[in-house]
Amino acid sequence: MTSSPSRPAPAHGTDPRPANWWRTATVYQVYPRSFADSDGDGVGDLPGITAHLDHLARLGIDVLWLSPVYRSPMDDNGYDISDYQDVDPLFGTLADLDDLVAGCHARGIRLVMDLVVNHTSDEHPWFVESRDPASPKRDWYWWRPPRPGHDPGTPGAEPTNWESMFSGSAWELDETSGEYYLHLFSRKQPDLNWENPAVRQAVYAMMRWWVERGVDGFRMDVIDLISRNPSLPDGPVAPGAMFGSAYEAVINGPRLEEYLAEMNREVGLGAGRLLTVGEMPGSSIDLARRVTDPARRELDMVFTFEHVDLDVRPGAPKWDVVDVPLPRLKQNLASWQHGLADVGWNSLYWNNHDQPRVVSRFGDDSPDHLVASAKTLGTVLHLHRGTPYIYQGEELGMTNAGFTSIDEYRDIESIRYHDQALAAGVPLDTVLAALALKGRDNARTPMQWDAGPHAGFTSGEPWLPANPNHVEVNAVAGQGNPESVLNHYRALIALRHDNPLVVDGRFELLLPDHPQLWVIVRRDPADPSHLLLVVANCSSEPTTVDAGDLPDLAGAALLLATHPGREGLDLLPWESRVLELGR
Ligand code: TEU
Repeated sequence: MTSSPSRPAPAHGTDPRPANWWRTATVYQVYPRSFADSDGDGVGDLPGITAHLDHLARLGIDVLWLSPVYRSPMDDNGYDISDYQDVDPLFGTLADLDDLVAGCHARGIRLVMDLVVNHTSDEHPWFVESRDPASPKRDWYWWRPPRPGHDPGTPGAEPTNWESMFSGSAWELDETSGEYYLHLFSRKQPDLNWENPAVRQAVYAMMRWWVERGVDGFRMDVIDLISRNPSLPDGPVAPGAMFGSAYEAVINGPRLEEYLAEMNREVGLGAGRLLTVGEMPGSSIDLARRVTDPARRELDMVFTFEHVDLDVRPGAPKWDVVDVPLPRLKQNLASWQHGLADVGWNSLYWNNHDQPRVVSRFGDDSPDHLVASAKTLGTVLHLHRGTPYIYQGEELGMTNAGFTSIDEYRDIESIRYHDQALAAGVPLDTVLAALALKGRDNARTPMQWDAGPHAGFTSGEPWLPANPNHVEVNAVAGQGNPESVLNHYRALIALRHDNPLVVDGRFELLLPDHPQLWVIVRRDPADPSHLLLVVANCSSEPTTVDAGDLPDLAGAALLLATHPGREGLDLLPWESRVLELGR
């Protein structure tokens, strides 16, 4: 199976691509801080990405999603933006970004920016101006007086009882005005007030500026938070908790779809060339059906959190981890397949810069099973119906970091959880065990390019240490090994380009309750006897498939296998195969 050759992209504005072009595309997410450092300061940068575009072209991906490179104080590694229309010097310059866009387009790769407009940095000029109660920008953010009957700065004076996503109150007192501002994330990430049309129009103008500069779409950060219950009610307080949950009040508010449709119109997002995907922590299938329905012209896709929240005890914070039996995982993905079968479109992902590495989370990252489980997890995901998203290093089989001390962590979410949990009396080993499983730094260790110092990521001291397993797990080793995770991902991407059933085949989940097997059918809508069959052993123990549980395999063609040269119904640990029947 050869991957499709790179296709030079047409000049901006003359793109003849068919509408919904992204249905055959694979997206690759780059977290710039950790991808490739060109100047030896220990932090990844734009020229570093441009210098490694051939890695992406060889992989065969179609879209590069670039996590934020805008000017930022870096309180949340760039998801706190102080200038939406400039590049932070840490990453380079606007000219470097133009070079990256041109380098992508020359290789037939589109570039999608990360749009973070639920909040800005507290150092953004908009917020700085809004600190003056008399400023017209005051209403660009959620400023509120202390709770009635309370003096500013006294316990309980916060306007609501909400907890921030990064621990502590979601309100910060501004001593000068005696009022509080809302920040659902860090106190340096004040929430924009989307109720104000001036805010919306300023965002749309910025988006148009990026489209005119040649970008091909947007990944929209926590976009289902932009509309919330404007009365800002208190939230339920869990037993023993200090704060209430903002969730019901801020997720999927009453004007969300109005804003998304307005954005689509004002920015021209429905023109077909652009790709939009909304990160929706509170998404449901019903909401996704509406938001991704092409007739409603809102978004093309959403990121659901349902499957990546399955290992969280219901109603508990992400750090309260429970096991996820395979049936729960595969049935959740299947529910989204069925839910969006007749309208809308799924995104497909295991990893991103916020999630632990899937091979450590849902696979087996031991030396015996790392490669096979990474390949099989990639196979089952990419053979679902939707657009797959690969996070940097996933194509290598990169694993969680294995940190054992809080001093190794850099992420504000982890550090604030550590501090708050210890203050609440949670034992240190419990906190460190939770961080090791779920901390976001697991996804942010440097990209593992080679077996050399710092994994070839930097000639300096990396901002976060490279995983010691880079000696074995790296791109150079992957390139040279036909059976590597890297070459398996390359084949999966090529299969999507070359076999229409990967894109359009109707999804069926067989053996939904089997504890080890993940068996998928993708059936030709025009010919039910023509189908793809994926048989995967998603366990570290061998197993045997009962022929009676499968379609008739007579004449089946093997398209892709984790363990080539093998056939039959006995499957090794983490062995999977993709077959085509009835061709
Ligand atoms: O993440 C949104 C979000 O819900 C995260 O808080 C996520 O649930 C959590 O990190 C899981 O551990 C987006 C960005 O992807 C994240 O990097 C930012 O920190 C956050 O928004 C604020 O911009």
